[in-house]
Amino acid sequence: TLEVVTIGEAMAALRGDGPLRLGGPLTLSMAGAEANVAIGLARLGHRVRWAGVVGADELGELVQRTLRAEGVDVGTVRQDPTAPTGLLLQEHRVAHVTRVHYYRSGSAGSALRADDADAALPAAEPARFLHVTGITPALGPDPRLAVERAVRRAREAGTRICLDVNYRSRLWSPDLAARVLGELLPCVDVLIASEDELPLVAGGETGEERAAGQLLDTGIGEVVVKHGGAGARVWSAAGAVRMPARTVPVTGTVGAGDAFTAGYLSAVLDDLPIEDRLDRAVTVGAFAVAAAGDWEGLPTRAELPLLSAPDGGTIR
Ligand code: KDG
Repeated sequence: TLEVVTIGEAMAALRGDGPLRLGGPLTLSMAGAEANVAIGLARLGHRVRWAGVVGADELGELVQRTLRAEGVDVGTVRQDPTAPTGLLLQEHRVAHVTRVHYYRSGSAGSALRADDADAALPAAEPARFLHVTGITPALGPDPRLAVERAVRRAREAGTRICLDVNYRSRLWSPDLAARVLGELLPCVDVLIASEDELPLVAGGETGEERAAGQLLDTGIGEVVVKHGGAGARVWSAAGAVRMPARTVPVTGTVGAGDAFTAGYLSAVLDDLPIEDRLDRAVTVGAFAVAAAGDWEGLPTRAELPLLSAPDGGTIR
C-alpha cells in the first residue's frame, strides 16, 4: 500500500552556471517542491505517489518519465492538452546566490482541481501520509481548493498530514498565505517551516518558542523549524529537540528544504524517535546541499552513511 501521497506542480527546470542574460549552456531537468520530496522518499525505499497536472508536451513527458524512473507512482497524473508544462530558470548568479525565474502562470500544473485530489487519494486505499506545501494553494483558487480537498480527504481517511509552509513571495502576499494556511493548520500533524516562515503561520509571533507553543495548541503534533546551515529544531509535547546541520561543502541550496522534509518523513514512517527523525532530515538535506541539482544527489537508503566517509575519500 501507498505510504505517502503528495500533490503539487512539477515543472521543467533549466539550470545555468552564470548570469542568464549572457546566454550560454543550460541543463534541462525538472523541479517542484512536492516532486523533490517524492523522489527523496522513493530513493529511501518508500512507496510514494506524486499527483498533479502536466501539459501534453515534451516537458510534461520529461516530468512523468523522471518521476517514473525514480519509482514514484504517477498513475493519477492528468495531462492537460490546453496548457503548457510550467518552467523555471535557475541562475547561479554568484557562488552562494541562485536566482529562480518562473514561467508558470497559466501552466498546466496550476490547472490542478479538487477532483485531482479525489483521484490521488482514493478512499479505498488510504496512505499513511499526505504531504502538501504552501506553494500549491498560492497557484490560484482551483489549486487552493485541490489542497483543501486533499487535506479533508486525508483527514477523513485517517491519513496523517504534513504541511511545509514553503512561502513563495512571488506567488502570493503574506496576508493571503497566513489566512489560507491558517485554515489548514487544525488538520496538520507535522508542520515544517523555516525560521523566517514561522511568524506567517503563528499570527505574527516572531519568538520561536512562543510560535511553536501556539501551533502545538492548535493540535499540531510536531513543529519542525529549519535553521538552514545551523540545523533544525522540533517542538512537540515532549519539548524541544535540536540537531546541528551536517557540515558539507555547499554546491547549491535549492532543494535542501525538500530533501530535509523527505528525510524527516522517511524517519516518521519508520517510527523512529524525534532525534533520529532530525538526524535523517539533516543528513538528506546535506546530500542536496553538497550535490548539484535540486534532487539528483539525494541518497538511497544504503547511501545514508556516505557523508561520514573521511574527507576527500574515494570509496573503493
Ligand atoms: O524547493 C525547491 C523548489 O523551489 C523548486 O523545485 C521549485 O517548486 C518550486 C517552486 O515553486 O519554487
